[in-house]
Amino acid sequence: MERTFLMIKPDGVQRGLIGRIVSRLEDKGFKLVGGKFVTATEEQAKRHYAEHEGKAFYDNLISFITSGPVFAMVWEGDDIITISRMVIGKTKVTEAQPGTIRGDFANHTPLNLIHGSDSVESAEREIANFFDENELSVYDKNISAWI
Ligand code: RTP
Ligand code: MG
Repeated sequence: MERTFLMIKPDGVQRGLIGRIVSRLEDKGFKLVGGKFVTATEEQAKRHYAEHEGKAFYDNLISFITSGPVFAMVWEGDDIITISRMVIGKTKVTEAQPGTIRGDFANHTPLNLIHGSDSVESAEREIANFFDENELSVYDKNISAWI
């Protein structure tokens, strides 16, 4: 069982898309084990996007992510890192396919609604950057036997 860190970005919160985005992940059969509103501090945002430091879009990205509340989540499921990034869609809105979250709801590249971890190592680091272990729930989801 794999864990990932998914975060609805400030544009997704402002546009009232939390419910629809969460529904898509629930519909896929994944299990939500933690979720909260948080306005990321600059330090937290910089830790989160450390891999992009120095790139042309970095300063705008940090401003964007800290501009308002995000909905930070931890989800569980087999191969969830790969699959959730498929559900999310490509980074550039010009490449995000219809049927994906970004493909259906986003129309401007930096404002692409949701973040998803890209590796097990990133997921562990990103979860620890936003959550204490006691904020994550361990529970059985009975429906998982059927999907
Ligand atoms: P994320 O980390 O947010 O899940 O997105 P990602 O893996 O699909 O894309 P990544 O390459 O990690 O980029 C992080 C975020 O930076 C913004 N970005 N803007 N203007 C640009 O060319 C550009 N490139 C990236 C996007 O908000 C992207 O999600
Ligand atoms: Mg990324």
